[in-house]
Amino acid sequence: MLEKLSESLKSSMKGFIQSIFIDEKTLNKFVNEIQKALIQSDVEIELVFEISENIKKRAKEEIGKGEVAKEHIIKIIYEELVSILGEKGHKIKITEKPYKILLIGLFGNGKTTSAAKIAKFFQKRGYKICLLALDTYRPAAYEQLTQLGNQINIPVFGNPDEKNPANIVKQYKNEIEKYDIVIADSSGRDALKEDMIEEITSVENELKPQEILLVQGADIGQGAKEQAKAFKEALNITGVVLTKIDGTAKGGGAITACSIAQAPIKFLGSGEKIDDFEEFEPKRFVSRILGMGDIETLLEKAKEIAKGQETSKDMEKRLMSGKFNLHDFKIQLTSMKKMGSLSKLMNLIPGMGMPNIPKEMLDVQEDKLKKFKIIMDSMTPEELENPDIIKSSRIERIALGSGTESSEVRELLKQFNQIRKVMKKLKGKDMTKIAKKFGGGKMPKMPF
Ligand SMILES: Nc1nc2c(ncn2[C@@H]2O[C@H](COP(=O)(O)OP(=O)(O)O)[C@@H](O)[C@H]2O)c(=O)[nH]1
Ligand SMILES: [Mg+2]
Repeated sequence: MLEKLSESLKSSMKGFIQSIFIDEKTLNKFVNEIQKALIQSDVEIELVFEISENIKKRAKEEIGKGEVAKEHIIKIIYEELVSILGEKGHKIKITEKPYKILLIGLFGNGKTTSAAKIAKFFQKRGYKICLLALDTYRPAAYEQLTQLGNQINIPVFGNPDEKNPANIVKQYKNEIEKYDIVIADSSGRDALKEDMIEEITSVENELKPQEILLVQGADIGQGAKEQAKAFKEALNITGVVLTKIDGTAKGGGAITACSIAQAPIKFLGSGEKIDDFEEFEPKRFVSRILGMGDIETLLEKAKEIAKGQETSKDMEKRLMSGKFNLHDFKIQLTSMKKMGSLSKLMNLIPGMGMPNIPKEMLDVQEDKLKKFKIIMDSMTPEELENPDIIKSSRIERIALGSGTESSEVRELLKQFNQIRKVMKKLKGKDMTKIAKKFGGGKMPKMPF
């Protein structure tokens, strides 16, 4: 759906979420990318600036709030996009009978198709519907609507010999009174012309519809602003049917049209078939464009990584104070495991700098770490707290309990003791100097 816009917004959000620190620079870069995505999708420039200014203003206050800032800023973007599309959505309510809906718009935007789609939408909800064929401009229009009506068992009233659509309304005035909802198709033109406006105004006067819906293909480009303005000036548009959102349409023009016409989107058309249709819900629409499901997963991941960074900070403190037991070791391993593959993690966290370790080795390490964790699960709290008490009989018991070999338990203890030895040596030394030795500017992480 609106693939291009969606893809570029998603990719800039992904980049943003994966950035480690949120400062003014990252934020500006992110907002610029959003701007670019919107402009490239033909959202009108002024509207883009309005949106991005709002985002910037609100997002700036989030800087310095740490990891939660990302979540807040994504939410701000979501809210700003929802807000230009009409906060709550404006569903059609059938308040009186017959409730008359007139569809207008230029050629090929999907008026006739949408007439049938809307008819089926309300038919499913138990209303008695009829269609009114008022496109007297195109010879085959009456035939097209009749065929669609037949498909869904909805009567179509029209007159292929009549040239004046207002007369057709007159002709069926009494007939349509018998229905709950009347949906009127109308004729379009290649471009907005005076004669079409006159024609549609005379239909409006005769029909007195409760709703006038502008049917607009999502593929409309930069011309959207002028067109929407002209329609708005001539007619009291109550809403927009946004069609063709299934294609490769950029979609931005349609967003602009809604904003200019000050008319909310009421329905979405997503294909040529009658069932490719849904009522518009701004929140769901924006969630889909932004891929909020994926975004949430990404945010979760980012949060876990941040948590991992916190844990390792605590751990550093413990290490430096010379206290380090198997319990700490286990916490460390657990937090790593939660964050997914070790090698993936290495790529994400700066300062984890072990760039030259081949992937195969990391994988081996990862398997080993998994086993270590299983072994430690079979240890008593006392053993974790004070590993020195683990001698051969305990080793046998732990191996049996964890389904591992005693040699593996011994290897774990050996590795742990090595780490502890290094840590003891490091105790009280200038950590930044040591870090430099390791080749990075940061504290060395766990040396396995
Ligand atoms: N892909 C796609 N095609 C649509 C949609 N709505 C209408 N169409 C197609 O667009 C063309 C023009 O539709 P039509 O209803 O005749 O437009 P009208 O001239 O405004 O009455 C037809 O080929 C329709 O099948 C939509 O939501 N998605
Ligand atoms: Mg038509």
